[in-house]
Amino acid sequence: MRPKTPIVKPIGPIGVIVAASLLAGACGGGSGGPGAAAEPEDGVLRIVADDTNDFDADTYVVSAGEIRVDYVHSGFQNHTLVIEGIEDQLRLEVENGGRDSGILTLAPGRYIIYCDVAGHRDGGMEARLLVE
Ligand SMILES: [Cu+2]
Repeated sequence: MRPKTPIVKPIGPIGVIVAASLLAGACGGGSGGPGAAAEPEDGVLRIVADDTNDFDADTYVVSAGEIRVDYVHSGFQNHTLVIEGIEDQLRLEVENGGRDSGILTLAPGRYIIYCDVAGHRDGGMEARLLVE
């Protein structure tokens, strides 16, 4: 009988995991299987971050006007969420599975959201936001 040894997950250097994002872009639009995409609540933008330095989508769509942004974390690393060009209007921050939210008003257009923790945007923590 061997004593059970605890499983220790080594925390590797950031950047090894980038290739995974290439595999994720399979949704071509149309049809939409059951449960494939939850219909977003109007005026709410929900974004999930994880420890592969990625968001849960490459493109988010929301209606123009007042928007509540819910930023949810499914990992442990510290992440932030800002919108390029209007970083002073909204800055959300999560870690350890937490969540943060904020409200701002957006005009129609194309925006870029990203995490401003050093190195994370370069690692892929960037996505498009279409406001229509
Ligand atoms: Cu980050």
